[in-house]
Amino acid sequence: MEIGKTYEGRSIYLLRVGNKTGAEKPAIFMDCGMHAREWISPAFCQWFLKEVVGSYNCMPLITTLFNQLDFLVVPVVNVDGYVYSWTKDRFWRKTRSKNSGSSCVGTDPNRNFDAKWCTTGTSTNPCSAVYCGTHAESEKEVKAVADFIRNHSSIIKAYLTIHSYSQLLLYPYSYDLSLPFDHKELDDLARDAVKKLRSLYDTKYIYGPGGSTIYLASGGSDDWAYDLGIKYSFTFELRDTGVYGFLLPESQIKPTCEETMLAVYHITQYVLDNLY
Ligand code: 0X9
Ligand code: ZN
Ligand code: ZN
Repeated sequence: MEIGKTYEGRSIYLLRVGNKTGAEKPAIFMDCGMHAREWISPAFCQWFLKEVVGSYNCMPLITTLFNQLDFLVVPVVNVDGYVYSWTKDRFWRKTRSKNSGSSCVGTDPNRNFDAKWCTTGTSTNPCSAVYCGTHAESEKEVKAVADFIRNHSSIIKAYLTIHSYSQLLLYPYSYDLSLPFDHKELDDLARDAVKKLRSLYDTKYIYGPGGSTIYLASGGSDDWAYDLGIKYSFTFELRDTGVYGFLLPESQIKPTCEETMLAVYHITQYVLDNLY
């Protein structure tokens, strides 16, 4: 389905995968492509969808998963920025909305959510790569995602947002250094998820609360989703650690996606075993 349109009028799609049972089941929400230049992110969502749809009936784990929950996947949130990064500027990050009184374009969608909006690790300068926008959810792309999640907040049990790069698995908070109520549980889950991820190709991930693990930055989707009541809220920063950075070579797409699948499956299984 289409959850909204971008600033430039493109469709923002959400794919629901799971067994149709009539009633709405618990769901895992995952988005990719919030930041335009992080190309491995949309690649992962696409990989994930192909993998789960293709494995249904032949992989018992997936069949069981699909009977019990739905995956709600937005393969590309920031479609305008993503297209721009393919056509004009490979390192574009933000949306493509016009800013009044400035010739600089775009807002950082991951500074535009309503989570202590525009208080830290962000900028009020439209020319900044981390510009927070004129108000929370000023970006149509952010509004579309936030509206969908709000309207389904009773069924969404986990929120996963896929970024790159740095090989991190982050949980709230990033808007300040306080720890979420479920800190211990999230920390244990993150530890086990990165352990699973590492088991395939020995790719090392660091995990922890965003604020102390990378930097303080408010207005992020993970903090917002957590404060909305979605307990299992994580930001993935996929490969690599900076050798290629955003220009991750094609040869690393498959291994990156395969190892990330293990972490996502682990979180999914955990969520199913710990429904709330
Ligand atoms: O700064 C970000 O938005 C993310 N890193 S990235 O290099 N992909 O831009 C990290 C987001 C962590 N979570 C929050 N800041 N809420
Ligand atoms: Zn619905
Ligand atoms: Zn990002």
